[in-house]
Amino acid sequence: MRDFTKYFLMIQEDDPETTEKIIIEYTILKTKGTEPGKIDWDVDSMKAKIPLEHGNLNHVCQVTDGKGNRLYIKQAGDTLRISEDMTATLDRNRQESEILKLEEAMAPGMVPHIYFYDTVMCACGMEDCSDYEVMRNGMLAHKMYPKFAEDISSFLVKTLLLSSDIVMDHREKKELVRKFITPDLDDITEKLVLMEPYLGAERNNIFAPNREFIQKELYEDEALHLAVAKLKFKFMTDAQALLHGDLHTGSVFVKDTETKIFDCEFGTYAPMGYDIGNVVANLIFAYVNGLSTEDNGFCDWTLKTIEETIDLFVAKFEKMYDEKVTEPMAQVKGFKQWYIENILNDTAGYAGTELHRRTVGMANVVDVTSIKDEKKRLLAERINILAGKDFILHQASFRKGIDFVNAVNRAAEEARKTI
Ligand code: SR1
Ligand code: MG
Repeated sequence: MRDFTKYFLMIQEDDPETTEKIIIEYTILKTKGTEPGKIDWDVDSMKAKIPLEHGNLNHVCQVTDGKGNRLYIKQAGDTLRISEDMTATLDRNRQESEILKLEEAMAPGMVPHIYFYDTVMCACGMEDCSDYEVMRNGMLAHKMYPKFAEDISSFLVKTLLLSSDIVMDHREKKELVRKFITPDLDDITEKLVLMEPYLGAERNNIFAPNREFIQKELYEDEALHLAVAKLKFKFMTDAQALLHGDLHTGSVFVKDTETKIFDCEFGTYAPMGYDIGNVVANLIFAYVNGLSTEDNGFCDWTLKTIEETIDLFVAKFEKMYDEKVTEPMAQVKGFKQWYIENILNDTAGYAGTELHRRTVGMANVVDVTSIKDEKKRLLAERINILAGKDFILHQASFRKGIDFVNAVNRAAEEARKTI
């Protein structure tokens, strides 16, 4: 029996055989049993495999047995998978596990279930959702998900509104803010998303043929820099709601009938619009990918989904606001409208920063980088850049879903003229 009372990296991607032995032993120790919450593993047929796909930060391993039991073990390593030079607190695994449990309570069935988390090994046991598809992968094949707008708008309204001061007792909410202060992970967002795409950081990943355009449109636009500076300071200081913190389409599992949101390791208290804006931007990445093969049906679906996501979000938010609001001052006439308009301003602003950072920052998206034809990739990148600028510079113009769609269409028209 190995010693699991002192931290070591159990999931070693360059040594799958050793990893398998360690992870099976660990899984049995942590989860085997017949009581509720435990798993009655058939030990002899257990397997532990490192999946092909990983996120940028942590290590995962899928455990199965011949009886159909399944589980994912996720572990934080000292360095981040994306770069040996980057580190973040090992405690991120506990934070993620606790946020997932809170989200499960607020939006039942919409996140993977956490079986256990372990603050020694900085690992958790999580529901295996490998029978779902990662939405970004599906959309790369131009698959459409008719229920997505309905599901994601419900997830956003429930997790954001129910964790905010509008609904929660203020003392309890402040306790959560204290608990989920995550300086290391916030620091990544503050630099990678809300600074480096504008200041021309060395580690930016730029598509060389687009260098001059990026220089002019992002690095040298002072009005843009001021607007992004305000968004950065808002992100750092406005503890409005408990966010997922990295709600891109690679953090979404989909089936025809169900949606589950995972990978909330960047979860933090910050403006609601950050999560909503991320969803909008990542649908635009799918749209520009669709354009590259002139798949009009898919492109129409992505734009319709953006429109519906925003409009359903506002409608459901208003309804739940009326049902759940506890704060007397939040019932003052005009406050609800002001509050929602602020969320929409932020949604536009942070949709813009996500569009920019995934196009020119350190962590690009495959929706764009997989476009082989140079001109088509340039067009895709320029749509992202121009739509992002429109969102950031005219935040107060985005009140309905169609306003977001119109901005994408305007950007596409402008971008075509530059190529
Ligand atoms: C250093 S991690 C790079 C990016 O990957 C994650 O998914 C987050 O989006 C982060 O910004
Ligand atoms: Mg992630």
